[in-house]
Amino acid sequence: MPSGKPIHLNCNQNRLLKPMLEFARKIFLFLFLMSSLPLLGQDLIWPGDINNNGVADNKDVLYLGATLGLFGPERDSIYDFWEPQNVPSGWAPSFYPYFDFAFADCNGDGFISDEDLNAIIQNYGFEHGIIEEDSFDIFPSTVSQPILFAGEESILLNEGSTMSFPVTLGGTTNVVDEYYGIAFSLNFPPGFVVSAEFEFTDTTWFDAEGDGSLYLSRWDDEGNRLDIVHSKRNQTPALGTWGEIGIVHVVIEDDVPGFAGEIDFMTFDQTYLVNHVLQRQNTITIPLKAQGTTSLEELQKTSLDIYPHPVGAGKNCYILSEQINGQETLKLLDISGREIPVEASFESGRIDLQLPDVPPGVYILSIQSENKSLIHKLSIH
Ligand SMILES: [Ca+2]
Ligand SMILES: [Ca+2]
Repeated sequence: MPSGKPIHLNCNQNRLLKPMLEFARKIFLFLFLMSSLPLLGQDLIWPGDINNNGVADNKDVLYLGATLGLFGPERDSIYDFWEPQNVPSGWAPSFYPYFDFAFADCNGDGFISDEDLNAIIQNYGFEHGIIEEDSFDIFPSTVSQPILFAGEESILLNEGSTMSFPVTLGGTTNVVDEYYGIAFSLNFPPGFVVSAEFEFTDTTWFDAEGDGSLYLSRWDDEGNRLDIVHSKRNQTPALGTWGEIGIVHVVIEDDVPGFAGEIDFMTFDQTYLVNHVLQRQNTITIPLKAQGTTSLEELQKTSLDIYPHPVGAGKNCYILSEQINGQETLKLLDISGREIPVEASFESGRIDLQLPDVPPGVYILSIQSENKSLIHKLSIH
């Protein structure tokens, strides 16, 4: 039957084809496994992720600063795009806890230099595998704990404006025992900030040799976060020191969602203060709080009355409100949020004020109790 022939032939073809396909499959599997061996058997260098924790970011700059100027074997390919590279053998010694100095040679040219910072910048935030915590060796116990501080503890937000805050590390009684570099992030609440940038202080205490430093700051719009890092470059720490690191410039949204009382406006996060061998020193951080952002017009609607108003500088005035029970505390703030000393006496429904002799202008009265906050504009002439 003519129609049976092709079926018979097909069966023969299958008998031949099956072992051939199986053989080809095994060859393919063998070749695939061979090509994957480096992935399975050893770490690979992702250019920019120097500490190999799964992400390229500001902490990696600390590792670069600690090894700048060192030489070692070149990689097979000199390349700094976000693709895994084999680790060349022969680099020594290694970072804590253990990974090769070859990771700091991000572009693989055999020299750890400023060019390797470009790999961190161009691959910033890129991830591979599972992200692990940045781990540093611990600095031997110290007497002082340096403070990271934004100059003021509390501010009033000026909507639609740029506000600037100097960031200092340490103080006369909180010196940094061994300073080599610092990485930290500034977190802002969602909806408050358009963007932020960091201006590092010129000719700083942390670059006394004047041979330049590694600097990087990076605004993450989605995360409302500013990453910052500075590192010295000469493998020599500054001893017993402190000072200003730089100024953070923050562009405030035109229309910030209203809130009463205080909110953590800027918090320090992921702070890594290290010496020249990447030992980490504990740091105290102080968040910058913001007072309620209710507009000055809305402040007038608060249910309290001031007599007389406006009031003369250095004069007396009193506040009447049914919401006052005499258990409150009162603050007088200038328009930039700075607290002005004022004498106040409280009784139920009334607060008497003896105003200081201050320049004429608009001031803010902030009256706080355990469960409520009254904020009101005070015009002084
Ligand atoms: Ca990293
Ligand atoms: Ca290099």
